[in-house]
Order: sequence, then C-alpha cells, then structure tokens
Amino acid sequence: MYISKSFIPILKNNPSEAKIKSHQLMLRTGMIKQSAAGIYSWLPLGFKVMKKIEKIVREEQDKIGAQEILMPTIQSSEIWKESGRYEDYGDEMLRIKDRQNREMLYGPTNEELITDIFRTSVKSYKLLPQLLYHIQWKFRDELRPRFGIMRCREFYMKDAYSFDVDDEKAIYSYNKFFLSYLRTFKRLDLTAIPMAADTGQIGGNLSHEFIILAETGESKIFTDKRIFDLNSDGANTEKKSLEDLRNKYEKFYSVTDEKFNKIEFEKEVSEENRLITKGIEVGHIFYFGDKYSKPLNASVDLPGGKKDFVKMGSYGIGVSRLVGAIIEAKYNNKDEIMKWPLSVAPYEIAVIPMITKNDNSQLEKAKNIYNSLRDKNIDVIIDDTDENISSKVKKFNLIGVPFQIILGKKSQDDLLEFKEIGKDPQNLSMDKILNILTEQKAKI
Ligand code: 5CA
Repeated sequence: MYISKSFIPILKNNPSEAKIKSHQLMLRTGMIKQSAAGIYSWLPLGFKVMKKIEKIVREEQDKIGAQEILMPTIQSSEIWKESGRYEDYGDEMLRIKDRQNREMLYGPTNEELITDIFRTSVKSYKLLPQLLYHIQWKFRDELRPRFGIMRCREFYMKDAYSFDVDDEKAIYSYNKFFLSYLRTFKRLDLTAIPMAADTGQIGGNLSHEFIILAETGESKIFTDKRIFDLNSDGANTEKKSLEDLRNKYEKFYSVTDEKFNKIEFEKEVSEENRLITKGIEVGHIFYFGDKYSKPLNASVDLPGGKKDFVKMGSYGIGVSRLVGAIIEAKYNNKDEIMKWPLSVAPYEIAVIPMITKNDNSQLEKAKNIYNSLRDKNIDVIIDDTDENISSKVKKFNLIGVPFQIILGKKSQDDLLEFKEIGKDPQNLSMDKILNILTEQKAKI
C-alpha cells in the first residue's frame, strides 16, 4: 500500500471521549469511526487487523473439525418463543417488525437458529458429532456501551455449536474447543486463561471464560498465579490428551467474581500465589446439555431404537473485541509504545524514505524494497509522502507497525536502517531483513 493512496485518517490528538488506550488509539489512528452509540464503522486499518484475527480464529476452528456456515443476522421471533428466551432476553434484544407485522430480531446469539437447522436435517446418532460455526455480526442493546469496540452494541463474533449423542461425547467436544481456544489466543500472542464462570443468558452448568489480564478489563478475577505458566504445547485432540489438558488447568484455582468463594480461594491458594486482578473476556465456552434441544424438540434416534434430545454446547470468541483487547495487552504504558503482534499487525513493515524537493533517490530505492517485500508476501506499506522523516517515523510508531526500514541519513547503500519497535535500530542488508521477517512469520 502506498500511503499517498491509502485511507488512514489519523487524528492530531487523542479524542477526549476515549477513556482507555485501545479506544484512544483506534480512533486516533483511524481504525474505526463511531456511527451511533456502540455502533462502529471499521476503516481499512482496523478492518485489516480484524480480518487477520478472523483468519486465525477460522483456521483453529477448522483444525478441530468444525465446519463453517453462515447464518443471517436477522432472525424470526418464533424459535425464540419455542425456547422461552424471547421474553427472558429482555431489553438487550433488538426487536424489529417487518412490513407484515412479523416479529423479528437482530440476533444476539444463535443457539435457537442452529438448533432449528439441526433438527430439520439430522435424525440419527450416526451423523454425530457435528461441530458447526459461523463468524457473524451480533447485536446486543447493552445498557452502557463503552470503551469503543470492547463493549459495544454491534460486534463481530465467532460462535460455534456442538451436537452430541450423550454427555460424555459432548464433553469431548467441549474439550476440543478448550484446546482450540488456547491455540487461537496463543497465535494472537495473548495469554488467555480459562476461568470457571457464570453461564448467564446462555445457560447450562459448565462454562469457562477465557480472560487476558488488563487493568482496564471489566471482569474481576481470582487466580492462582501458577496458572500463567501453563500452555497447551503437546496436547492433541485425542480424548485422553484433552482431559489431561483440562485437568492441568483446573488444578489451579481460577474464577471470575460470580464464582468467587473466599474460603475456597484462601484454602486452595497459598498467600504468595494469590492474584486478584482484572481482565478482558475474549472468549466463553458453555455446555448446556438439552437446554435448547428439549424445548425445540431436536432429538436423534439412538442405537437401540430409542430417541433422545441431542446434547449441545456453544463456544464464542469476540473477534471485534479482540482488536481492542490486543492493544490493551500489548501497549507499553511506560514507554507509550504500541507494537502489534506480527500475526495481526495492520502492516508487517513500513518502508520510510526521506524525500526532499531536490532528491527523489530514496523514494526510488524504497519502491524497489517495497516490491521485493511484496514478492515475498510480506504485508508492507510505503510512505511516499513528502512529510519530514521524523513525522513519518512517529506516524508508524503511533500505529504500532512492528518493523520499519528507514531510508534516511543512516541507511548507506546496501546497509539499511532497520528497526523493530521498542528495540535499537540496526544497519542490515536486505537479505538479512528478509530472513528476519520470514523467520518471524514462520512462527505465527
Ligand atoms: N452463544 C454464546 C457462545 S457462542 C455467547 O454468546 N457467548 S458470550 O455471550 O459470552 O459472547 C461471546 C464473546 O463475545 C464474549 O466472550 C466476548 O468476547 C464477546 N462479546 C460479548 N458481548 C460483547 C459486546 N457487547 N461487545 C463486544 N464483544 C462482546
């Protein structure tokens, strides 16, 4: 992308309405624009980040055998009346009437719709398990939308649904998502901890919220610090491996405030390992058995000729919320520097030539570098404007583009000034720079 042709409407100052870093930065760097309370347009820079997150989320869903579908945003009230949630959902549901006076709604979640799809096409246990997901806009008329896209009304969510013949198999499906979530967040360079949580509007009696630590988070959490040393390395989708993985995490006390019990916490966690802090919920998984299949009459034939209601779970990731959550996690408050993880950076590298009225030579050199980076599939932006070089560098630091090649006084012939945000610049050959980038990308 040539910056002269791009649409990145950067603001001079931090907008005063934004209270937390991610909201400030997203408005300031032109990633989003508010269109109504809690409703945002996604501009090129923000949309690029969100699409990269979505791609990783999708790949990790596909890896556990989930199949992608796409359900509509607008749903009929009928199925919600069948499940009993049409009334229960209350004012958070945006209710709409069409011209025939039919009651419709903008979907806040999809348990009913997916159960309806399932019940009309699957009649036998032989077709189970089924893991289906979609990535689609949701609407919740939140009482207090705030912090930009972190708690908004229209947001982009990955929601998956599992269908199994019995509890044991359903928990196996649940555990697959447990692993898939740990892998997804790791690729986003986040440490997300699964925590026992309340099931709220969705229901059921087993659920984990995946939470990343952030002072600005809305979830209060109580954990054993040692849980942060765990990871999913070595786990696979075999039943036993998944059970071991969950046991490994569940050994450590880790809950949100709805599940908090002071006596248990103090009994299970020694004083030096106690951590009481705040976090951002980036994902939430639920197991609720036949809560929806029963009222919606979604049953399958069992081997012996009997029928039973299918056992279901649902699994959400806040794809749009993650854009803000990554900023909250990665912004370095001390040095006031943002550095995007390479896996989701709006651009992986910026080429920044010094251009003066009388000298265009660095621009020509920059264009060649730009082309060779693009040939290697590196997501690069070139600043071909005639702004002075220090303002250009400041602009990419503000955005948080992780790598920069600066073609100014310090770059000489074949040795280019190469900088990784937060580190000292180095003079390197183009080959060496390409090596560094391709090596880093291979880790994603
Ligand atoms: N049906 C279930 C799972 S598919 C469900 O809706 N779960 S949820 O309510 O926990 O939402 C899933 C994820 O969406 C949350 O973990 C959170 O990351 C994100 N999310 C929920 N509400 C909002 C909101 N108002 N703004 C931005 N993201 C949100």
